[in-house]
Amino acid sequence: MSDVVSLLRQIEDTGRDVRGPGYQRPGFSATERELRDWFLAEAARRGLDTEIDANGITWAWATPPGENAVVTGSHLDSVPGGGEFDGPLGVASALAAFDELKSSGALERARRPLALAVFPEEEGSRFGVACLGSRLLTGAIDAERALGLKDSAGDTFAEVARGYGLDPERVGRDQPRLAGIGSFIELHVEQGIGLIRTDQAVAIGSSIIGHGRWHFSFAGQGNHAGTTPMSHRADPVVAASRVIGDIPTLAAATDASAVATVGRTLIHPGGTNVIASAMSFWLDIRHPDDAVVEQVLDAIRQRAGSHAADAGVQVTVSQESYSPTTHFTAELNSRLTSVLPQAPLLPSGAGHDAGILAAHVPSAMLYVRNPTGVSHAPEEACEVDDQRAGVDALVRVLERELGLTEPTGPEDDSAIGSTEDSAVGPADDSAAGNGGVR
Ligand code: HGY
Ligand code: MN
Ligand code: MN
Repeated sequence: MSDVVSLLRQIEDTGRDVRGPGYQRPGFSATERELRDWFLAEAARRGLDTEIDANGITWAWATPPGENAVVTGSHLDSVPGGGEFDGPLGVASALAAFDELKSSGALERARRPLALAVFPEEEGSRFGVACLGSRLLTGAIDAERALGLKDSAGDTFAEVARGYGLDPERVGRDQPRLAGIGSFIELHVEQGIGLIRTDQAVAIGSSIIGHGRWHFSFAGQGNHAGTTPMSHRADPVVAASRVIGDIPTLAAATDASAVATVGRTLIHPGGTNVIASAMSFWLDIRHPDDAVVEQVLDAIRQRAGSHAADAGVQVTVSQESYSPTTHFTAELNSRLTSVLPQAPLLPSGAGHDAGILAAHVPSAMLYVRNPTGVSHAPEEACEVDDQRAGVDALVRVLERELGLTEPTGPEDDSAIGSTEDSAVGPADDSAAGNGGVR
């Protein structure tokens, strides 16, 4: 069987961004379907029993499906211009870990079922809501709201899901499937520089900081660029650009460790000789303290109101998604630490499906060293030796979860398979606010 490096090489040319370096693998797109089909083919080659559930999540059962399953996996979609490893490393590592468990004969002795999983639209790059697949599975997003989400072409998720082979009537919380998961472990390339400073290739996730996304929409008056005096304009681009320029100062003034980003804008109609009638930007704010996220948002919202008033335009703000800070549960993490005693515990500034699932099933993360520390960009990296070290770590964690290795320390063994140790407050987007600043 192929190891993690050769598995990743099989998809390295799938979904390359035609506009430049990196990848363009939107959720529920032909590219993501191609990647999913690659995973299905690899699973079939291994004799895994595969299924695509009502929410578009792909499951590959390494043992007969059953209760209290150990699940590992990640996602295959990317951000625009994304790197090679964000998502695929976790999926390829899950396949490689299966190969090792199978060839060592360990799987024959497993005391719990094992499944691999691939979650669609984790980046939320197409429909704006991060981790759409796992949010649907857990009910963290209202199914009706999800079905009405639109991509940049104006297609609704309902229409796209139907084209992807899903039945829009069936998307939504899948309680039986959730109840069957005893623990979920996601391996992911590190998106930061925590491990670079250590001599370790693998870390265990301690938490995922709170993060949300908001849509700021400015409406003005379109007009002719040449015939409209500067004093007679209601230009949304002027207002929006001033707000964007103020964001770093507003974030820093609220809390030095808050991060606030605008990586996506849209000007309508977008002519060089046209004063725009509308401009949008999307804001991503993150901080370990959810109250600080709220304070940064308020500061930016107020500034948007005053710049909009100065420019004579209207601004409305709507929340697209929010995930409160998630702490991975101590019991499951103590089991990971028992088999990976050298692995440091690291917080994550990046969101993951494991962070959404953690509110419903015991979930954990393994991070694999990224020598550049860069992610969501082509410079994202992961050395071959570290990729393999990640698989070794995942194998040890899966052996422990499957009851194949004895507890070596005081960690609580009774939790194996219980769901008592599921985590903190749910990620909740059903209350997506629509605070308007008019
Ligand atoms: O945006 C994130 O944090 C993740 O990479 N989806
Ligand atoms: Mn990811
Ligand atoms: Mn990502």
